[in-house]
Amino acid sequence: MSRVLVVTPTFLEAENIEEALRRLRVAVPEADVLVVDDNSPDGTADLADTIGAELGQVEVLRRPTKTGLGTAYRAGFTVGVERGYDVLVQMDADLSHDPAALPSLLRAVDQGADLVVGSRYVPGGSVPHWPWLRRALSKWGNRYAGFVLGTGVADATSGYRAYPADTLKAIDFASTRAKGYGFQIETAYRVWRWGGRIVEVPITFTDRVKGHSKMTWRIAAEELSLVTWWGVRDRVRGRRTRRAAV
Ligand SMILES: Nc1nc2c(ncn2[C@@H]2O[C@H](COP(=O)(O)OP(=O)(O)OP(=O)(O)O)[C@@H](O)[C@H]2O)c(=O)[nH]1
Ligand SMILES: [Mg+2]
Repeated sequence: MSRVLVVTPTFLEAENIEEALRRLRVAVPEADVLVVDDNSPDGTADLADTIGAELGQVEVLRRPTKTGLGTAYRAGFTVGVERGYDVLVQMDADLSHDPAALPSLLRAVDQGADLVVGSRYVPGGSVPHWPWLRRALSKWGNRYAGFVLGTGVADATSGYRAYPADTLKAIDFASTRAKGYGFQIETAYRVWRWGGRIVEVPITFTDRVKGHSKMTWRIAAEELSLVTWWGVRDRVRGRRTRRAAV
């Protein structure tokens, strides 16, 4: 039986964290949870602790300041790998990622995937209710990343994922550098170059109902500039190639 750790980054998610943790426990009772909170002023971390004490298997990693999604995942994965978990999951706390879908991601890991992406842009996946601008940015951002990097992943920016710990070690996740959402693309690109098997499982991404988005133009710009930089760098070095599949 694999030991699973779900890493959930939070900033200002007091309105969502309780339901997220409860639904997660119902969906995957055996999984442990690590909430990585960046000192949310609305008390998200304390709430997570209170509900966690009731549910069990929930821990809160408290960081002093908001330093971005990428750094929160690096911190969470470091803890998970050190503690010897077999599988590490990323899941947003705002209920956009339905905890009930997690078993389908974990099944794909059991079947041998090196990275499982909960995908909006494969048949069966969807993003209902998104305004057209957000939808267009996400879709074309993904197409751009796919074109520049050549990974063939339809939803490389999705933050709903499952990794075998061995994959994270193989790609040296701790040396990734994206602070924000670019982290998703950076890790997917590394897995692809390493020769890992990336499997996309369809998900329905529900737009957040409570709280506010932390997505900003600056974060999107970081993502685009990093993708362009990796693509250009690796083309120049002739390294935009994949190792032979394992
Ligand atoms: N620890 C930490 N968590 C963050 C940070 N930025 C965002 N998050 C969390 O990461 C998850 C995704 O962030 P969101 O703001 O929902 O970003 P999004 O999903 O692109 O945007 P919307 O769903 O449209 O609001 C949520 O659980 C956030 O609370 C951060 O700097 N630090
Ligand atoms: Mg969200």
